[in-house]
Amino acid sequence: MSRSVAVLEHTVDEYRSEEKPTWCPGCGDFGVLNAVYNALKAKGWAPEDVVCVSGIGCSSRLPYFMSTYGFHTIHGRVMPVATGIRVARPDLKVLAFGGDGDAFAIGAGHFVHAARRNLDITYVIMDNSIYGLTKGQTSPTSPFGFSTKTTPKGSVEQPLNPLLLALTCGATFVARGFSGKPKEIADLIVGGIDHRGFAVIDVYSPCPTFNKVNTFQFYREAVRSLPGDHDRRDLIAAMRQANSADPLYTGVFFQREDVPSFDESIQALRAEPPADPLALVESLFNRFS
Ligand SMILES: Cc1ncc(C[n+]2csc(CCOP(=O)(O)OP(=O)(O)O)c2C)c(N)n1
Ligand code: SF4
Ligand SMILES: [Mg+2]
Repeated sequence: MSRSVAVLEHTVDEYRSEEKPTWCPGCGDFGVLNAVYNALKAKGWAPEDVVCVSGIGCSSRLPYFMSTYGFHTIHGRVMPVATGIRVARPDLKVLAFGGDGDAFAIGAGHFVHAARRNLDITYVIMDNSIYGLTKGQTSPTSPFGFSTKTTPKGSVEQPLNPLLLALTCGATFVARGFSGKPKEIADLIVGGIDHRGFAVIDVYSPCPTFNKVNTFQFYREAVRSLPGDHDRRDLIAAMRQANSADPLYTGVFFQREDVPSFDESIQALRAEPPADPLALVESLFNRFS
């Protein structure tokens, strides 16, 4: 049974837990956390109506710092758990969080299928192009030539583009933010929440401890808002802008509203009356007699 979610005035502090963030000073994830508080305040939801689900990684600690329900799952498995919660409890709002490793390495298969199913959740990826928690290994979004402990002579792999992946797998809301612009991230999260379907928000969230390439300074120079005349209904235009390396755009690249969400389709199936067993036997009897 679904119940309506209360819309009341809440302060940012009501979404904060008693746990103080354990991230390194200057970590990009602080900006994302503040954006999440502000997005929930803008929505006016009570903390008990929200579930924050995450994988494993520095970024995946985010639910600890929220007063909402939280589920710190296992590495790369944020999508299966979020799917279960969304389908079992359609009255709850589900937000998913994790890092680039969690989403696009070990969790890549789950990401693909959550996107094509159009699960109605908002997934915020804190993309620092490195494995932060395990102290600095190359990730799927690390640049070519990137030198780390696992690639001391430089990475020989091309980076994956999260937005192009999301667009081609069928995500119906695809956006990019930058931790240096937390107000924009909050707006993107509100947009993702308001969207009925799978909303992917990839956020450049620098790791100053282990990634000395993709720094705040690097993104401040590289990032620009999408042009004002960008048409978010145009998939090809979205792909073209997502593929731009100079500048790196932020904003909503793509949105389509005409695809039923996974959970909506499941609820519709549940609402259908069960088949009449006698009529079924009779039709089988008639068919084979
Ligand atoms: C099954 C499994 N494999 C590997 C690990 C080790 N591990 C923990 S976090 C992580 C990568 C974290 O990188 P990312 O998802 O980008 O998050 P960040 O720490 O950068 O925020 C890895 C490989 C694990 N916990 N579980
Ligand atoms: S290691 Fe990097 S990602 Fe992890 S908390 Fe420190 S700065 Fe943030
Ligand atoms: Mg990472």
